Order: sequence, then structure tokens, then C-alpha cells
Amino acid sequence: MANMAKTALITGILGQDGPYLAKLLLSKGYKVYGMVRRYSNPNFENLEYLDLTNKIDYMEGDMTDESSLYNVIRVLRPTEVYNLAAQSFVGGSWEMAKLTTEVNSLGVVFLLNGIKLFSPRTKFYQASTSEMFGLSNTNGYQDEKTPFHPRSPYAISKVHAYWTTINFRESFGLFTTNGILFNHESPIRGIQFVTRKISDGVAKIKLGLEKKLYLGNLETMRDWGFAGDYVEAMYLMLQQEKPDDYVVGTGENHTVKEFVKLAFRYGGIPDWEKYVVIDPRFKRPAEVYELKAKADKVTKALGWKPKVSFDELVKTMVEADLKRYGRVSKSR
Ligand code: NAP
Ligand code: G4F
Repeated sequence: MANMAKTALITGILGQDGPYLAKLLLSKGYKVYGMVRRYSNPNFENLEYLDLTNKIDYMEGDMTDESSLYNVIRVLRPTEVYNLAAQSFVGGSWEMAKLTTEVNSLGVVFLLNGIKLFSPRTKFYQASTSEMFGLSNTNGYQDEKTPFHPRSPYAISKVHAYWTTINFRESFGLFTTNGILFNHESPIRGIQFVTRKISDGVAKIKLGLEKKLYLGNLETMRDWGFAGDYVEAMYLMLQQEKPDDYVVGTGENHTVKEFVKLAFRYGGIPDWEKYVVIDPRFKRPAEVYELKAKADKVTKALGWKPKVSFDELVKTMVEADLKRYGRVSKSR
């Protein structure tokens, strides 16, 4: 039989991780399908950024609509499914708890049922998250054995999806994996998330388009890596003989304040305190104070290691936003 190309379905293709993963899979010879929900005007900006828009095929589907997911799986019967679709903004999840649960928890039940019914040999990746650990950091870090203590409707919905993924493995023998990924960022990170909000704010202040940057809690700590590195771990998880769950992070964490200081420095603005305003609107009803990965398992078993450092990440994001807004302000 001719060597058939592997096919991958990526849900959440228009978000941050979708385009980086698509780029990686295309480079490995996959045929890539992206699932897009129905919109009058879908936003292909992130795919455009990586020059991928015309290199992918698209299928319509919505995580809240069971039959659309069944249809996508039945028609494609892909080699691999990467479920990246989510209402992924923690800060908004208290006001949208129902939607967050429907998309992030029920959507996974629907997708896995679709795989069980129509394509049981499909390998499945679930985008699980360090947010599930929440307040748990007994030894100052989190690994695969750390218990969950979710602190938001988002985190709770992801704990449900995590166990659903394991349950389909244990009940029906499906190849299902959880990547428990710590925060990962890039120049195409959604603008609401703190890193991109900062790089965007710095660029606008530098170019005279804004005067202030309004933020919430500056003392919380995150283990921030580069999205382009993290999609390699997703891919590796589905290339193994046996499905398993892995923590993925850098093992290093920083406060939001450190990110702010460095971003302003890379933006050529030394006195960041003049521009940053603490705004209670951006504080959360329940905070996750400190996340730091112990990612030994993924390094040992899959050979995965992050390549981009914290400094490089901040620099790249600030430079990308300066370039974006530099262009806009020149064209005015
Ligand atoms: P993102 O930028 O928010 O992208 C999420 C995608 O999900 C968007 O393209 C969105 O589509 C899609 N989506 C939302 N609701 C949907 C629905 N009802 N039906 C179909 N698609 C829907 O997220 P990301 O940063 O790329 O993260 C990818 C995944 O990893 C998410 O599941 C996230 O929870 C998880 N995760 C992320 C991180 C991180 O640090 N980035 C860490 C751990 C886990 P539209 O474009 O149409 O809105
Ligand atoms: O950038 P954030 O909104 O990311 P958060 O809440 O850590 O969640 C992200 O990472 C998770 C992995 O751990 C993903 F599962 C999830 O989907 C998402 O991608 O906030 C980071 C920290 C928080 O402590 C927040 O309180 O920054 C603090 N922060 C301070 N000021 C702010 C702001 N966050 C946002 N979004 N906006 C602010 O103005």
C-alpha cells in the first residue's frame, strides 16, 4: 500500500496554539484539517501570521453541538485529533461558567463519543492545563502526581475534561492523552492574556498610541514558555506506543511584575511604574498564586525540552507588537 499521509484534525485552529501545531504537522507531511465554528467573519489573523491560511483544509464544527462533532469525525476519520478548542480565558470564566463548561467539558465528551463510534483508532490529545492544580504546590512545584485544586469555572471544566479523557482510555481502550501544559505565549497570544496585554500595551505606549497600562495582580507567578516549543510536546505524546499524561513547562517561574519590567525595558521605556495602573477590574475572585512545572517525565520519556528562554520570549513579543503598531501608526 502506498505510504498514506497522516491526517490530523485540530480543533481551536484559529487560536494561539492551533497555528503553531498546524505548522509543525505540515512540516512532518501531515494533511491538516482545522475545525472552525460558524461565523459571519472568521478571524484567520493568527494563521495568516504564520502564513498557513491556504495550507489547511477547514471543517465546520462547534464544541457545543454534538452532531457537528460527530459529523467531522465520521467524515475525516483522522489519524490524530488535537483538541485545542476551549473558552480558555480564566478571567472571563466566572461570568461565563455555563458556556465554559459546555465548551470545555461537554465538548470533550461529544468528541470522544464521536471517536469511539466512528473512528476508534484515532489518537486523541486533550489540552489540559496547569490551572487544574490551582492552589496545590506542596513542594513548590507541580507534576503529574500533584493533586488538583481548581480555582475557577475554567479550571473546574478542564478537570472534568481531564478525567473524561482518562475514562475513555480506561473504559474503551482508546488512545487518549492529556498534556498538562503550563502557560505558553507568543506574538499571537490572545490580547486578553496578561503577557500579550503587556507587550501590546508597551508597544502602544512607546508609539504614543496609549498613555497607561491597566493590570490586576502583579505578584502572581507563572511558568511561562513559548507556544512553538509546546506544540512539539503535543505531537510527541501522540507518537508513543502507549497513551499517557504529561506535565509540560519550563521549571522556572516569574511574577507578572517581572514580565512587566522586562517588557518595558525591551520596549525602551526605563520607568515602567509611571505607566502601570493597578485596576481592581482585572483581579480575580479566586487567584492561582504560583505555578511552576516539574516536567521531568516528558523530558525523560519523550526527550522534550523547552528551547526559548523567558527573556527571549518577552523580547520577541514586545518586538512583534512594536512592529505591528509601527506599521499602523505610519499608515495613519
Ligand atoms: P485560544 O487562543 O483561546 O484558542 C481557543 C480556540 O478555541 C479558538 O480558536 C476558539 O475559536 C476555539 N473555540 C472556542 N469555543 C469554541 C466552540 N464552541 N467550538 C469550536 N471552537 C471553539 O487558546 P490557546 O492558547 O491556543 O490554547 C489552546 C488550548 O490549550 C485551550 O484548550 C486552552 O484551554 C489550553 N491551554 C492553553 C494554555 C496556554 O497557556 N495557552 C495552557 C494550558 C492549556 P474562535 O477563534 O472561533 O474563537
Ligand atoms: O495571562 P492570564 O490571563 O493566564 P492564566 O489565568 O494563567 O491562564 C492561562 O494559562 C493557563 C495555563 O496555566 C491556561 F490553561 C489558560 O487557558 C490561559 O491560557 O493570567 C496570568 C496571571 C494571573 O494570575 C492574573 O491574575 O496574570 C494575572 N494578571 C494580572 N493582571 C492578569 C492581569 N491577567 C490578565 N489576563 N489581565 C490582567 O490585566
